[in-house]
Amino acid sequence: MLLTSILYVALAQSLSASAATMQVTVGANNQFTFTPSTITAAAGDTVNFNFVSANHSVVSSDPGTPCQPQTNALFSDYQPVASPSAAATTAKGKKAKKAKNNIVNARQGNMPSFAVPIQNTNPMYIYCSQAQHCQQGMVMVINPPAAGQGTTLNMYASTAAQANSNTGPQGGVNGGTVTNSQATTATTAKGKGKAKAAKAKGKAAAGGAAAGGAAAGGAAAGGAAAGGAGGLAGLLGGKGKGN
Ligand SMILES: *[C@@H]1O[C@H](CO)[C@@H](O)[C@H](O)[C@H]1NC(C)=O
Ligand SMILES: [Cu+2]
Repeated sequence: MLLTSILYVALAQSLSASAATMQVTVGANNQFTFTPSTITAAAGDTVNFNFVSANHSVVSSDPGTPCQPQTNALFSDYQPVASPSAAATTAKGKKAKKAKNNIVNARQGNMPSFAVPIQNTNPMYIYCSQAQHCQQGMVMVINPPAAGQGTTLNMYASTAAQANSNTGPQGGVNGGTVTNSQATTATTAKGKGKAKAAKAKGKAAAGGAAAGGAAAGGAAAGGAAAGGAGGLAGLLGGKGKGN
């Protein structure tokens, strides 16, 4: 019993001591690259893909078909990184505040990241599914085989360069966890926009003095709304009480 728990603790410690987290930079220096382009990882390790520019993705393919997702492919979804110029020219009001927060977050290092738990030491062939990035060399291999033992990074990259098309998976994130996504922030801004519209409609429907409370109801519901669905609830609330 005692021996069992000692062994258990020893095993747990050796596991946690050996598990490593590797960092891969996605789009360093505004280039279409993964840095480094090969990585050796053990089962239990985590590979963090850190997005630092543009709007890239991480997708896994079979070795012989780069630029096409494999079945149940790893997918980070597209991770846009806020650029000060774009945010400054397009954003207004609350959106501008959000955009500025994004820039601050980016400067503080809170960039989008995709953490992928490594299950085994089989080679994983990775590409970016944005535009022609895959063909342009935005590929990497986790646990590449030795020369003569399988598809190396160079072989994968030269097949990729010949690919007719570059396709991402359908559906969202798969096989890992995204943090600090800046794409989600844009969705929230849209939702708040809808909530604002709902508030205005609630007021319009209200009309007379007796309906003043109705407008307040719509506004309260709209204000509480965090997303698009909440905005709709605000719209319904405003209309219902106004009638
Ligand atoms: C990022 O790229 C995807 C795929 O091309 C696109 O749907 C999305 O709108 C882009 N996001 C931004 C913020 O440019
Ligand atoms: Cu890319």
